[in-house]
Amino acid sequence: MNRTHTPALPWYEDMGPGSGGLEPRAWYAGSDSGRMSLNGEWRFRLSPGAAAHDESFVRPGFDASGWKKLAVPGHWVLQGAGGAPAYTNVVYPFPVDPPRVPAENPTGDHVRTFDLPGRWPGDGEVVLRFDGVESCARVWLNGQELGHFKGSRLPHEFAVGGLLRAEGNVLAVRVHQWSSGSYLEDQDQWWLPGIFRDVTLLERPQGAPRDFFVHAGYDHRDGSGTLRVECDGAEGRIVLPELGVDVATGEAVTVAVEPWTAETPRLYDGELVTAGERIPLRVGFRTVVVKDGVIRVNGRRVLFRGVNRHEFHPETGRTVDAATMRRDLALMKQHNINAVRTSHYPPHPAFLDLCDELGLWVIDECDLETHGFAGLEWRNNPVDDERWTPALLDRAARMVERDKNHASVIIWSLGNECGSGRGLTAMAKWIRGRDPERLVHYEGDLSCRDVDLYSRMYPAHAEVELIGKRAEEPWGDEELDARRRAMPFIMCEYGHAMGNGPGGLSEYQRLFERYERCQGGFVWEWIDHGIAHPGHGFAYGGDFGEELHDSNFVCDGLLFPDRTPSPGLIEYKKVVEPVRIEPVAGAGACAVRISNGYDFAGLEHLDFVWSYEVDGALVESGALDVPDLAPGASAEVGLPMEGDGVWTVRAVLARDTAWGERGHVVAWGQVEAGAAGAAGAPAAAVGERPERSEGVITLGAGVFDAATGALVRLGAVPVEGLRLDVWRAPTDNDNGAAWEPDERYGLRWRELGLHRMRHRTDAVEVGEDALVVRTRVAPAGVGQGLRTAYRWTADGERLGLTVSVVPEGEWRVPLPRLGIRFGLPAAYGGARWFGGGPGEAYPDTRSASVLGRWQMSVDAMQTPYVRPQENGARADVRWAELTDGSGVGVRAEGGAPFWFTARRWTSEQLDAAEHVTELRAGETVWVNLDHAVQGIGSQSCGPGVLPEYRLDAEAAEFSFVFSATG
Ligand code: IPT
Repeated sequence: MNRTHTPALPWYEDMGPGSGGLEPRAWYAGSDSGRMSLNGEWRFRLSPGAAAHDESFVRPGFDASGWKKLAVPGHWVLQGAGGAPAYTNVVYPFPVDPPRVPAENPTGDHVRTFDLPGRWPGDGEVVLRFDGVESCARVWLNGQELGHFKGSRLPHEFAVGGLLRAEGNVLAVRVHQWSSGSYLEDQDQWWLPGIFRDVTLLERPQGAPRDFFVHAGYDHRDGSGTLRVECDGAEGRIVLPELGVDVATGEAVTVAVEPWTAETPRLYDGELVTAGERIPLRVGFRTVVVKDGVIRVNGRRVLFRGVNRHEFHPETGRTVDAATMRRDLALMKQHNINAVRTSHYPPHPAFLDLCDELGLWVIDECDLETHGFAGLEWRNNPVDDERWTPALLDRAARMVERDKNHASVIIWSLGNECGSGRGLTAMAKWIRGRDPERLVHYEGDLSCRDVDLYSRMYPAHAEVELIGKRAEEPWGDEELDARRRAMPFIMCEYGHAMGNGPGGLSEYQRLFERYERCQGGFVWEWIDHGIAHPGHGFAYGGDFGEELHDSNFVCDGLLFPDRTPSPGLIEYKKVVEPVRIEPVAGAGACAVRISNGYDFAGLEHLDFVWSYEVDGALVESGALDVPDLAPGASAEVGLPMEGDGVWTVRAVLARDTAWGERGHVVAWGQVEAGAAGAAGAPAAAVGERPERSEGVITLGAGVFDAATGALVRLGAVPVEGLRLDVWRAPTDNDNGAAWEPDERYGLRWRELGLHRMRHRTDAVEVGEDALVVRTRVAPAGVGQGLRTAYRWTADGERLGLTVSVVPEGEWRVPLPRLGIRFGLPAAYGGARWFGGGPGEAYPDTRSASVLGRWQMSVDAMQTPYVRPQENGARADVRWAELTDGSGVGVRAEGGAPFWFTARRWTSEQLDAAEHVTELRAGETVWVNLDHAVQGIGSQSCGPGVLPEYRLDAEAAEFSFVFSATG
């Protein structure tokens, strides 16, 4: 018999989770004196393969002084220590042959030496804890092997007391970039190897508990909290002085408490006191259940205004410092976000402490994704192969045990995008057994057999509506269908925030408000993972020469990589605002309806203020008296003045909080009254006669080229290329994703040639009271075109333009935009307008646009999407001016409110750029004044533009009145 000999697999390729480590337990920082950080400067050597070097480096006395210095925690690929980041979304960046990994397996040997603090080691044990190493590690202390582990974003501990010396300890860690664990960690993110979270030595005194589990429920019927702390390996007492609690571990005590919620994150400080150790506790009382098909916390339905958060920093990757974590959470709270899904792995443990403290609902997700098997029809999927189940259960246990004492964590998630399989069922079963007091989530299995809630990613609005009615399509098994229809519904991902967008958020929000079953969702995602790069500004997939990559799909966050909020975040803040301030329909313009949309909180923490503006100038402002409304209640409140301007009512923080200062705006609404001067259309500019002489036509302040009819000057200001414009640099959402069912208009526009329209002048008609220029605008190669007439009039000071457009041929695609564009000399770089602002807005992303008078430079009007694309439009503009430093320039008033965009490059240049650093200011400020623009949608991963926001090619007429300023 001829048998192929298969050698036993090395540890990093076997399917097991590792060996030699301690059982998982609850995470806490440890006391100051009982903790020693091993973060800092280590020595590092990179090898191209797993076996390139022997293990002599682990022995005390080995001289590593010639090795590179490396900061731990950190990723070696981000420290110039060799190798580079690589980005893939779904595909594995190596041949799929589980559990084997490629021969090219970058291997980082890490060493550091340390002395113990004076009084160490005491009489107890000392453990060595790794909070995160990608993708696996083998560990030696003083030459002695401790064991090895996989599970990159999970803690691993070893007992080391017996091996420690007072001085000269040598800790050696060998990290392989690829391991069998990599098959379980196929999340959509950069592949970033290294010891990327803390390394710590922790004293475990004799008589200290091995583990503890805080159970703190709340009974909303009588306002009582019940506390019980299970303590493993020791006995002791639980002391919560503020509540007068002093009770033995294992025993339950019931007292009157204030409950913990994300809106009112009430924590009680206390201690678990054992013979060996006093462990600080921060207890939040709350109970989460599914009742009558709805997730209820403390008896009430909750609405998730959530985001998916990856751990990311543009310089340090998944090594995220404490200040950045707090900043993330403060930004979330400031933008009305109340929930986080820790996509797609447990975060740094300190992040959850902050969630408890600041108040966020958390879906804690296990470090598990096998998405790359989707392309192989899920053949050999580890989650449906029992040989992998121990590794899956190990991951489930490491997450649950580590994080079980956090009030903020209310849902466990098995992982992301793993298909379905027995391993997931085993995880769910284990989690339920260990912690029946939380809910179980997993999105990837439509049967929902293992979970407590129905969760989906990126469904279209119409489908969400069906789900809201508990009438979604059957899945295939009657019993499971019935069970699922009785479940609450969330979108674990929606609103793909890639590039400009997402559009359609407010329409989702209305569905969440209408259908009790729809309990909100989590926008994908919190931050762009752009890596700081000397040439590109921020790098994305492909910028490091990756063989396989998914380009800028890694930049799909509500924050830019440097954590400045994108317009998407400003929009989301407005869409999910917990207080609604709306004009009262029909009651004149002098009242607003104020609705409390919190689930638990009253309005006592808010002040209400009003201001009244005419044509953008503040006339008066004051405080508004609003009764303290209970959650869900609303009241009509009269405004103190009458008039024809714009009222703005704001709800602001009445006091400083842990995340926002007094005066921070939580919610706002506007009432536009009457035909305010600013809102009315300008009077027609008529009366002057066009005159032809020496190659030019003069009409009032306008000078035109006699042959082409093109405007060349307005008063003193040279004007270039004023003409119809329908093109925009396609957004990521215009381009859409291959797997989405709808038309990918960005691609269709380019096929049709909308980026290379030709303008043919058919007639330049000098009439009695007008100059009329007739043209046809069309791309080469096709029959479709736009008959376009420009009718110019003047009244001396002012120049009127009416553009009429009639499509010819069959237009099967909407237009990107419909309006005019023209160029002004670079000096006219100051913008002022009355309309929506301060930031950009598009038809389906305009909730946050505030009507007012705005002023900023053209440079400041740009939104720096990591991959350049259409941006910067201002909505609902009544007039706009572009001026030089002395106030000389051009003013345009719209016959109707228009969209205003100005930039120092053309749409074609914007379209051609791959990184913002390629955009260079030229000699011209290019201005677009649009009658209409196409919506944004979220088709880069999700539904396209809703029908009401499509710009269909239809006959249209629009007008502007131009004048010189200054
Ligand atoms: C979904 C993933 O869960 C998430 O990690 C991210 O990749 C997101 O899409 C898009 O950015 S999976 C998608 C193919 C539906």
